[in-house]
Amino acid sequence: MSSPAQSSPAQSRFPSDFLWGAATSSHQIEGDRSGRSGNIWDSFSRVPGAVVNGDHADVACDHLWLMERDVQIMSDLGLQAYRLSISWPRILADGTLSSRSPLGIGQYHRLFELLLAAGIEPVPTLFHWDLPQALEARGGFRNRDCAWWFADYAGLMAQEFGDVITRWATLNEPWCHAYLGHASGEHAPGMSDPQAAVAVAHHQLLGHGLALTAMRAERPETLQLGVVVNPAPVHGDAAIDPDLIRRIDGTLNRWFLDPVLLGRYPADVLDDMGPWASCVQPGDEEIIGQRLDWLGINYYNDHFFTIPETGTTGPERTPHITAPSARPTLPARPTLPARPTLPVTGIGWPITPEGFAAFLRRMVIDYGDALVPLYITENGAAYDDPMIDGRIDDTRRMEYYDAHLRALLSSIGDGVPVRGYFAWSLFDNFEWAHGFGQRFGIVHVDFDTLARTPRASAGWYHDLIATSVIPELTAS
Ligand code: IFM
Repeated sequence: MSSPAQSSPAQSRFPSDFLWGAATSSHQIEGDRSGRSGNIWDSFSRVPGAVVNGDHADVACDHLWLMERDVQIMSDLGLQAYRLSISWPRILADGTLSSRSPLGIGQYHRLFELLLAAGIEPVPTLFHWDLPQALEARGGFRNRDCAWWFADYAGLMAQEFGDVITRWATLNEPWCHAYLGHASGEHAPGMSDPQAAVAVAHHQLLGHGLALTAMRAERPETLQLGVVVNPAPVHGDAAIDPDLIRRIDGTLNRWFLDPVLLGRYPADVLDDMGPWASCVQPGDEEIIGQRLDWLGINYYNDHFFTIPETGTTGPERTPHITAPSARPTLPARPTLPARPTLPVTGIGWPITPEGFAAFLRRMVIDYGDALVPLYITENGAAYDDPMIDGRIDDTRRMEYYDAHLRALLSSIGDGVPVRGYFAWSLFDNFEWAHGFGQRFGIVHVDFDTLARTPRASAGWYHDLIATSVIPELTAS
């Protein structure tokens, strides 16, 4: 692969106050299964065929036992911030306030102390899909009450840690938990009920709004509260009715962005959903739309749709992202076509940095003055390059980062208010239904020995953080 065109430092320089970090999530790295109660991914991982290779995250990176070593790795990288998630069932065994776990609360105190001592800002997310199993038994986010259980937990976290942690996210990618978890069934809890997915999408957002209130009640002055979503441009080929693209864009993007930024769901999407939207009750949108301090954007790739040919909807064609339409009358589920003209990462996702920049510009056009400071809370690529003599040359990952960071820089130049970037992921980890086979880390993890080995991309990212200038890639 040849190197991209050389650019001057001025063309590749980020603002000096730009925040640089890396991200992980609790279930994907923590391990220490015996130190917490069960969550829906523990159960889903035991369903035959649900996770590649039957993998589960009982140990994963064993991060909670190796946190000193891991914080040292972050410090060596020069990270300014570390986005992690808190495991709800590690804090509250049955998900509610009556079941506090001093052990779990203490583990996060220790982690935050280590991070702060190393000069790294912890940026926790409260719900990154690992719902307590005890709450799933009560209907999970299908049950409207779950929004209040979530807010109770959020308030407790602000009370417990709000003196040392300022920046928080409520949810991570609520679209995924709603639609992959309850419509396509690829994620826990593995349901195929699009109406339930709509309710879960709404109740998570309601929980987000209630959490903002609960957290601000604990710490009215200091907290900077946000939510993390995963929007993307949506494209259809010639076989697709443009109205279907409008509906997919509505369900994936506008359903989440409009209420948190504008305080209302998009009217056309509510209309598409018909009776399924009855989960939205009077007053809910106002709760969801209260002040937001920042918005996290996770971006990996644009989404491409076609109507599947008969007989080609088997697992091998199941996309990472599907958008089952919420409209009860929609006959066919769209699927992601292979796009032979686009390069793809190791996991098979198209590489579309121009779509990243286009979506960021769209945010300014669509939301104008309602837009809040943005952080890219995840971006990265899965590749599994071999270790040779202790070194992993992951040039393709660096090229992916390089292309997306240049796209990001151009959108900042166009006035998009992006204030920081978190690489996904700091470590190889449990990649949900893909198990441990897909590796996103800038740090390699040997899941037999738990040894950590920074890849070449980690050194490249270190240089970027140290200089605020995207390092030139050399030809390989
Ligand atoms: O690993 C996930 C993460 O948990 C949420 N965003 C996408 C990543 C890659 O699939």
